[in-house]
Amino acid sequence: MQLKKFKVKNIREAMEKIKEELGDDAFIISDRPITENGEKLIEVIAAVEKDSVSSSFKATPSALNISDAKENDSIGELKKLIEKLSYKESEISPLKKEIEEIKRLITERFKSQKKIIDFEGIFYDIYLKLLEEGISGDIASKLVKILEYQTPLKMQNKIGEVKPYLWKIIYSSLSDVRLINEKDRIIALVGPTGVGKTTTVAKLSAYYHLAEQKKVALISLDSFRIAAPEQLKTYASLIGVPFALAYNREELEKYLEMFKSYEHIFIDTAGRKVSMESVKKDSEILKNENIKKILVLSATTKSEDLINNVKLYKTMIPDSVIFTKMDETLSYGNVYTTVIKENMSLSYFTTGQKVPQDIEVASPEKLTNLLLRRVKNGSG
Ligand SMILES: Nc1nc2c(ncn2[C@@H]2O[C@H](COP(=O)(O)OP(=O)(O)OP(=O)(O)O)[C@@H](O)[C@H]2O)c(=O)[nH]1
Ligand SMILES: [Mg+2]
Repeated sequence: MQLKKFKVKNIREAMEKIKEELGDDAFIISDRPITENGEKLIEVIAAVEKDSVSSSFKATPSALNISDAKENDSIGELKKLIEKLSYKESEISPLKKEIEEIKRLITERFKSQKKIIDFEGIFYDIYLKLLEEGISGDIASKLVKILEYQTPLKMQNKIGEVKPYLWKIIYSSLSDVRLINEKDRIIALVGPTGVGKTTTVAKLSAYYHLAEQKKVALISLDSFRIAAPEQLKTYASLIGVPFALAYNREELEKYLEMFKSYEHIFIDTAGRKVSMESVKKDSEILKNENIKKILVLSATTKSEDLINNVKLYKTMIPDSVIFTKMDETLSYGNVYTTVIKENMSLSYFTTGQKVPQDIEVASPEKLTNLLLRRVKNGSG
């Protein structure tokens, strides 16, 4: 690009000078008023593409050659690109399949969504609220169908009037809470890594030892990671109960024998990535019919993963589920969906990191209230 500055009296003069010196293709980039020797002028900066000044070169044979070479280069690049793209095409076919699969899923989802149009008025609003809470579509649909059937016609105008019927339906769908009782001497907490097993063992031990005045002992099976047993050992000394670390099944049996006069022995299991293999390992170590297993899951995990975890841990026949981190989520539909689909009994909810206080009985009332927080007049 070629630039040139002009000092002129007015724009017309500027246009004439620019045309004369830079040609028809020139254009003004900027103009500003200036004073020079007491005279008011305009400083204009004009520009023109260099090519347009030297456009005649293109007609010369040598210039043609250069241009041809460039074009050839470009064509070569293009060819390479086309090759690359056609190579990619073969890679794209699995992608295409995936896109087809996504399309199919969307269509299916759309079809199943069409079904929800079966619900009208407040039943439709309630259905949406249940979905919003994280309850799976099939369960929400069943609940609303039962609700439609059970709500007397004259009560079907206001959410406030329908809600008690829904409350009862959800409440009665939850089975009884299975708390640790006197007969449960040996209790092992099993579950995916990081859900809060160790913290919950500490909370339960503290409750039974300090509040219920029971003789409690703790065993950790978490010899997998170096610092892991220290966590429970520290809790044990704070609570004032004995602690042992077992490296294998034989050692576990040895400590169970050692603590045989204790009313409750809590076993903390290793934090390992959930897999068939890790569950199998835990099952083998805990292969003792006197050990009651409680599955620990986090309320912050999505339904699909919770259900997968339950399926894996079902091989250990857990007696109930503890849901941890209830304080870290704003929707509980995943908890409900898991419990209903996998037909599990609840035992405790944990509601924070503080030991021992952040634990409570997982009452069906509590869960029902949590699930129906959003269902209120004017919420649709
Ligand atoms: N907010 C909240 N945090 C919790 C709760 N329970 C446990 N935690 C936290 O979750 C983290 C993991 O807890 P741990 O008790 O170590 O979990 P774990 O299942 O023993 O973990 P691994 O042994 O590694 O499998 C810690 O930071 C706890 O303080 C709870 O109910 N609410
Ligand atoms: Mg742990």
